Amino acid sequence: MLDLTVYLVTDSTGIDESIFLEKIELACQGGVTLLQIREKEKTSRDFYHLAQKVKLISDRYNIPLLINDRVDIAAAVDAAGVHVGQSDLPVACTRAILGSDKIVGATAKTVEQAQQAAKEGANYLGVGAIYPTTTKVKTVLTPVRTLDDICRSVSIPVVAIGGLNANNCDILKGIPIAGISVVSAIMKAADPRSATEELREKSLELLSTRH
Ligand code: TZP
Ligand code: MG
Repeated sequence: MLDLTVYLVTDSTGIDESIFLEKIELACQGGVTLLQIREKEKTSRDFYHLAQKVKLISDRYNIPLLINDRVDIAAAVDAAGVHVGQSDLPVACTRAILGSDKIVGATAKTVEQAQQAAKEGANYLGVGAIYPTTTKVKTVLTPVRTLDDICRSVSIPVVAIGGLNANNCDILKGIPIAGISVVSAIMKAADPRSATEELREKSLELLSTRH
């Protein structure tokens, strides 16, 4: 079962590898339900080696590991799946390459994109940025109203992403999301384990307000 309650997207920029891996391990201990390794600057070889190391950790906690953008790296490390954006391989191609057993997630900023991704076989959608983000990403803000429209226009689960943390996600109250996705709120936390625990509690509270 795909559990999107607390979905951690990683960013290793400017962090020593051992500290990066330790943060991921602490997040796993804190209750992350899904993990995505996202690397925009690394060579394929370095991305591959890092993904192998992250998978050794996530496997120990039985947390599915997704790879951002890269179907080849997902296949190479036998990851649970891939997350693709609107400039990456289309969902249908990703699905055809990986097969029906893998998870394919897609970014959507409009109802049209959401419905298209769902039609092509996406398992879930990531929608945002809800708030301005300090993570390096090409994105624009997505109004909460659009997030709500997207959730109600598809039958696959939707996660909200972008600038979210335990103190500002009340804005999502009542919206039928399946969870929240964060980078900085965990990766930049002084204590990634307690930050994850707090986010998990907050997310479960939000999910109980869905209507
Ligand atoms: N897609 C939309 S916003 C974002 C991505 C990958 C980055 C989210 O990072 P943060 O640090 O949680 O704002
Ligand atoms: Mg992408």
